Amino acid sequence: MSDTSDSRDNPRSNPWAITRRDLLGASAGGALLASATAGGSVLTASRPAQAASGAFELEPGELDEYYGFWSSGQAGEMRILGIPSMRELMRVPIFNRCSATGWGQTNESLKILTEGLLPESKAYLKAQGKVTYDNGDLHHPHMSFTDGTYDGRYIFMNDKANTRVARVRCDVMKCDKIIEIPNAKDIHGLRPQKFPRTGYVFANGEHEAPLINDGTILDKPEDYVNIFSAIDGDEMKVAWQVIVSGNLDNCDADYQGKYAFSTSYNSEMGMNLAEMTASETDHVVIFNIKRIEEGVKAGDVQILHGVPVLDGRKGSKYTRYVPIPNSPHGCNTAPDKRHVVINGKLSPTVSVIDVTKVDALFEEDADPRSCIVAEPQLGLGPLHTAFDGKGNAFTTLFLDSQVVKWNIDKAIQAYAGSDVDPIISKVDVHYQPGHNSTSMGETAEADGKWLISMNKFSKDRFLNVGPLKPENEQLIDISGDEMKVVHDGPTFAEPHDSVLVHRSKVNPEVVWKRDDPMFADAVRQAAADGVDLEDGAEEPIRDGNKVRVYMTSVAPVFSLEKFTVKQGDEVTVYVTNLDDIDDLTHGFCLSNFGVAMEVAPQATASVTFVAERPGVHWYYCQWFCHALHMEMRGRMLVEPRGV
Ligand code: K7E
Ligand code: CUA
Repeated sequence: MSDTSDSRDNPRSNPWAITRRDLLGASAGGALLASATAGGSVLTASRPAQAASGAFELEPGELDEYYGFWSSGQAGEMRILGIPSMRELMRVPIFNRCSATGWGQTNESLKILTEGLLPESKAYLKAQGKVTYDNGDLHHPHMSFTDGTYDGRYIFMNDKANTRVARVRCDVMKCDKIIEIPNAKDIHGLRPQKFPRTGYVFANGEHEAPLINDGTILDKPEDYVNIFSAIDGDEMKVAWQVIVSGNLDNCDADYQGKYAFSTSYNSEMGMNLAEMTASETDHVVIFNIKRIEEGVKAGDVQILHGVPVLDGRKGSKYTRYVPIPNSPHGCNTAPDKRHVVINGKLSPTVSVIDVTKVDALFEEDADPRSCIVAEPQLGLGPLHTAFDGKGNAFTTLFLDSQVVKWNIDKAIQAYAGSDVDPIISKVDVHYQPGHNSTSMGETAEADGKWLISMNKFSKDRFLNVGPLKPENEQLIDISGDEMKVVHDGPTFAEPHDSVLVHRSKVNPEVVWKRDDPMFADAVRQAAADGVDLEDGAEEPIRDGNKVRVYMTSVAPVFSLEKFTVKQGDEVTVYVTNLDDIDDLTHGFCLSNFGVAMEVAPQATASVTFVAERPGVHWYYCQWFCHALHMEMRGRMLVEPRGV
């Protein structure tokens, strides 16, 4: 990664564009820039100086240096922000129903939303008159890795609400796979394998339940289990699962490809708050990937829902349980490739695991706590930690409403008895931070420029919009010793986590490729009907009461100004957008039929409905595309039944 592109297209690096605020910058970087200016040579003071001097405010038309991939919690979508501007660039529907794009209605999206459901879920949904869930709770979006850093292929994410894992293709920024995870309950923590590649996507089942949850066992918590899943990220299939003791919260992987780590806040397996928080210690579970793979190969498994499930409860050779003070939450591997930070939540401490000491836990049955090399007391409510790649860590303190910057080496020295204070500085955030993320911070290429504090409460930071308030995400300049909050960013419910990916890692297409698998079914059906999608068909193709309508769009016209069907026909409309210009998206909206979808350049999209309303019905383009966009419309004529 290099900064050269940045200095090229960021006017802030132009020495003549220095503002008064730049010169007043209180941080080390600002002082550096000021002194460099005084000395007449500013060219050497490039990025750190910018970062410390307010370069989060981009000029109109300027591009951000980082993509931010954001969760949206109970809103169910993924969001893309530009960092450092914090501008929201896109919303990618995943577990939600999207009115704009037709996600959850088009045949292409319904295939993705339904094909990975378990049979019993399909049966349940059918009884509700549905084919898929239309809510989700997306906490953790994480990009695929190759060799310890982002590779720009996919983003994986969890759905805690309906126990699913989804994948977004970064070439088109659309979801292409969603699978429901069998046996587990309510997927929460999720992280991709960092090395050698992803590989596995690790996913934690958070809520305990009977392994075979068919009603035979009900109010017998002693028979409940929790499940850790390893998903093959290429195939989007569960590779194996491990039964654990206690519940599972967050997880991360090492940089060696040997271990995965999961926190457990309810090692008690309590069923209410008092029981869940009763014990002074909980634990982190360490999964030995090689041993698990060998166990699967050797058949030391039971097959449930087609998945090999191993028993990794306490005493198993596949796992180790490291005691951690009360109710640990976040789990974050440092870019030094060696340390994993376990965040205490109810304990004011974080516990630092040295991965080089984990082998001994498995080989020599060493004391599980022997892998802990530091346990600094940081403040109240440590939830998550991010890193700058310079040996420092940034931990959110939920109860203190602060982020604390501390040094990992100093924390290790202090734990070994030396008299150093690992805490470097603290900054107030507004208010009650959950996750935080740093630029490239969960990779070996952490660059120490920006930190996002994702705060759960905004209270008085914005105009009052009623009792329901936005969250507040704050951009913090971490290039100097003192952290500097430089921007407040309100967001709708409820981003938990985000990743900040340098733009050099991501390179999406501008238009769709005509052979994209997303609409391969449409291509196949058209071929069977003797239709070329790029020509469309002048008349609907009738097949009993199934009718297929093929049209194209070129701004500002659909190829069909009208088509005729019979009342009660099951109609599928295919629209192929022949425009191949950057940003020339059309939409197809059939009014009073509740039908609408996006058709991006060179894409085909389709939607199926029953033409149960006789009469004249207009379809129109719902994506502003041309000066004559209003005129881009046509009629569906529905002949009454019996005519
Ligand atoms: Cu801390 Cu779901 Cu990652 Cu929220 S979890 S904060
Ligand atoms: Cu086509 Cu608006």
